[in-house]
Amino acid sequence: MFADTGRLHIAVQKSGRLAQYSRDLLRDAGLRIQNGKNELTARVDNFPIDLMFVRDDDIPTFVADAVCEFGIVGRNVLEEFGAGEAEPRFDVAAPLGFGRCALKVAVPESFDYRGPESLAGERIATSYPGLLRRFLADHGVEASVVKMSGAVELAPRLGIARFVCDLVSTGATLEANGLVPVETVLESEAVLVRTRRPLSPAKAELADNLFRRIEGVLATQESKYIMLNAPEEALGEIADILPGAEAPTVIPLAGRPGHYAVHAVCQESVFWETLQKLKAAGASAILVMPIEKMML
Ligand code: PRT
Ligand code: ZN
Repeated sequence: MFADTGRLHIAVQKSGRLAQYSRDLLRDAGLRIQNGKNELTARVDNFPIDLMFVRDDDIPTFVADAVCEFGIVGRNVLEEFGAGEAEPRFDVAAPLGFGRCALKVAVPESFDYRGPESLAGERIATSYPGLLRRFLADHGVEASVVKMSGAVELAPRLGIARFVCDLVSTGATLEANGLVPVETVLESEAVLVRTRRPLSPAKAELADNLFRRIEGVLATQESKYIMLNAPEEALGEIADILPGAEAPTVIPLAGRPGHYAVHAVCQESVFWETLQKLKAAGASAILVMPIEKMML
């Protein structure tokens, strides 16, 4: 569909729950995205990269066929597509931490659910027939899967199916329809997906460069820079408490013999509890700062 111009293509959702997060992530990775009039694509000013704005359901196909070398899509959409494929034609390069939800089987509140065997012989409405069939097969249950493209939560009320299997984030939609979740078929979040088709050396280098930048953004989202002061005898214990920190920098404090400043990048979340432990170990003047950019 798109001639190989040497430019890299990234498929992102045009509009919907993942659209803004996807653009923000690429911007944070340093891509200057032109806001042109073209609704289908946008050029990136500072790299030979084009974004393609599409329905999320089309993203797995685009990446599998290498029309786009990368895509950002929910794991649910990707795995549903993959459920119908003999061989995977893409790799999940990184989970992205947004668009979190779970594909769940839900039953009417009044139903006495006793485990997957309660689904045997029943009708279950879903937009994810591939994933639901896989779940049923894994549990050795035979049930009929009714495919719906939307408004799945209405199926029981409309008499289309007794049960549903739908995406849930807050659970409010299920609750409003008198349904309760009973099984989790898949935990999902947006992922960066990369084609398995071989790329030209120039494109492969660009793809690796882009991936490293995205990895850097993801790492900074969790990471914090910690600074604290501590007496020499506490340094060992403090180094053990710092979450996900490699060798911290230890600098003598001017005019305070036996006291040091400790600086460290922590690659895991830093909780209040961690700060309390640091203080108990002898640390003082503890500062936790966000990191703007990082290259691993
Ligand atoms: O137009 P296009 O086809 O691109 O978009 P779409 O309408 O198919 O998808 P969209 O934008 O609704 O969702 C895109 C992706 O967001 C999904 O594939 C999921 O990976 C992720 N996501 C995260 C969700 C939800 N949370 C979610 N809550 N997708 C859908 N929902 C729906 C769910 O289907 C149900 O109707 O929200 C309702 C439930 O929400 P709660 O909060 O009441 O539980
Ligand atoms: Zn869709």
